[in-house]
Amino acid sequence: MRKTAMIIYFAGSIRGGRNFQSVYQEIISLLQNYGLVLTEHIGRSDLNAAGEADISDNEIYQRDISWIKQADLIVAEVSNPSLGVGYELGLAESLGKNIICLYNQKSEFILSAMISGNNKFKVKTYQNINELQIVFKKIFDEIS
Ligand code: 6K6
Repeated sequence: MRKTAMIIYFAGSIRGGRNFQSVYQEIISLLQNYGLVLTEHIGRSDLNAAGEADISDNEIYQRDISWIKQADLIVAEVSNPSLGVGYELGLAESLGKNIICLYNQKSEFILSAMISGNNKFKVKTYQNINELQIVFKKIFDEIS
């Protein structure tokens, strides 16, 4: 049994497109039952490509890299292709992090083979948020 809260980095598309923003919000709420989610802002409806105006791109980059290093687990919603999410996944893999990728069956995009073909990533396809509740329960039972 873990003594400290699990630190979770949630990754989801921002400049790649915000089609799944409301799903990100629901996923983040579920994840908050299991630990501290560092990137709660990814689900915000007011975060668009213009984003957080009070912070520069370099500050975002530095902050996100440092959070990935701190995280025990990376959960990436990959239904909407995003350069940033792809970069974060590559970095997290090189740091030996636990990585879960979530792909919504309703996505208009076919998942990149660089994600679906990587055995280091646990890729879970889902149709609705209720399915993810079951997926998370199983995964967190395994890793805690
Ligand atoms: C400020 C100015 C314009 O946009 C912003 C706010 N942007 C971001 N804020 C926080 N995290 C970001 C931001 N842009 C990218 N990221 C990180 O990359 C997040 O952790 C996401 O998982 C990922 C999204 O990448 P893109 O390429 O879809 O933006």
